[in-house]
Amino acid sequence: MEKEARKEGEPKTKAGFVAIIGLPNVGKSTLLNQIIGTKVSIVSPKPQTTWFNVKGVLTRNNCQIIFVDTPGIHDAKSLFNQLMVESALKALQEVDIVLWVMDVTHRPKEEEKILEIIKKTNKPTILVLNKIDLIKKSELLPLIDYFSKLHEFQAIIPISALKRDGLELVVEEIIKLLPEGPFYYDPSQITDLPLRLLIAEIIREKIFLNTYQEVPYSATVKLEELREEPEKNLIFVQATIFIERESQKGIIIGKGGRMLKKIGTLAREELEFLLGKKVYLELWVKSLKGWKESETSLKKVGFPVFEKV
Ligand SMILES: Nc1nc2c(ncn2[C@@H]2O[C@H](COP(=O)(O)OP(=O)(O)OP(=O)(O)O)[C@@H](O)[C@H]2O)c(=O)[nH]1
Ligand SMILES: [Mg+2]
Repeated sequence: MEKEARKEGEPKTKAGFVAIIGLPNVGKSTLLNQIIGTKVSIVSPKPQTTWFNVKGVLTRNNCQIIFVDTPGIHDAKSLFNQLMVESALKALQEVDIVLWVMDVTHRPKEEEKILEIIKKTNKPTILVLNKIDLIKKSELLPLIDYFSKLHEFQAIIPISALKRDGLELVVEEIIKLLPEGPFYYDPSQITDLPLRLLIAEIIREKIFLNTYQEVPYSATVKLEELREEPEKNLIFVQATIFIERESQKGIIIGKGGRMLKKIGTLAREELEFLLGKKVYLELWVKSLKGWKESETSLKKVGFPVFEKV
C-alpha cells in the first residue's frame, strides 16, 4: 500500500481502501462485482463462498476506490476457517473506510455480532442494508432506526446489490470519505487477483454452485497450466480439483462423468467470455487428505495463504 508523492501541478486526486465486511452470505461479493461491473469475486447461495481477500478497483474521474472483499466473519473452529476470518480482520485494520454489509432478512441481533469488531477499529463506517428486494418497504424504516441507535455510522444505505439498487449512493458516500492522495493502481486495472487465481476461482464457483453438503467446502482448484495455442486459436487451461477424501471423487466426477462435465462446461463458457477466446479446459480430480489442515498443504493446492492484503 505504498503511495508515491503527488507531483507539483498535478490535479488533486483522492484514493483509499474500503473493506467490505459482514457475516457470510450477506452479499458482499455480489456488491463488489456490481460496483466494479464485472466478476472479480465469486458468488453462490451458500455461506463461506469467499475464502480470501479480493480487491476490486473503481477509478472514476479524480477518485480511486480500492474495495477489499473479505470472507464472511464467523465462529471459526478449523485452521482453514481461522485463516479466512483472520484475513477479513486484517483487511479491517489496513483500510481507510469500512463498509459493513448486512442482510435485511436476518435477525438484527444476529447481525449485531459484527458491530463490536467494527467499533474497535474506530474507522469511518458505512452500514449497507442489503437485499431490500426481499422485504416490504415498511419493514425498512424500523431497521434503519434500530441500527442508527447502535453506532454513529457515516451513512446507512438500503440497497439491493442483486438489482443494482442504491449502489450509486454507496459510491458517493465513500467518495466523500476518501482521503486526498495519488492513485494506487493504474486506472485500467480492476482487480489485484492474478489471472491464474481468477480462473481457479471461477472453476471453484461452479463446484460451489453444483455440489452440496460438505463437498463444496472440501474442494479447491489449482491452476496447473495456462497457455495460448495460436495455431489452434485457443487458450489451453489445465486445472486440478483437490478434494479431501477419496469417496468425494465419485461425487465430483458424477455418474458417467456427468458432474465433472457440467462443472467444466459452465467454467469454460465463463472463461471464454472473460478471455474473449475459445478455451480448452482440462480438469483433473485428485484427493489430498487434510489439504485444509496445514499451511504447507494449503500452499501445495495453490491457496494464497501467504498473500498480503
Ligand atoms: N435477493 C437478493 N439476493 C442477493 C442480493 N445480494 C446478494 N444476494 C444473493 O445472496 C447470496 C450470497 O451472495 P454473496 O455475494 O456470495 O455473499 P457474500 O457475503 O460474499 O458471502 P460469503 O463470501 O460466503 O461471505 C447469493 O445467492 C446472491 O445472489 C440482493 O440484493 N438481493
Ligand atoms: Mg463472498
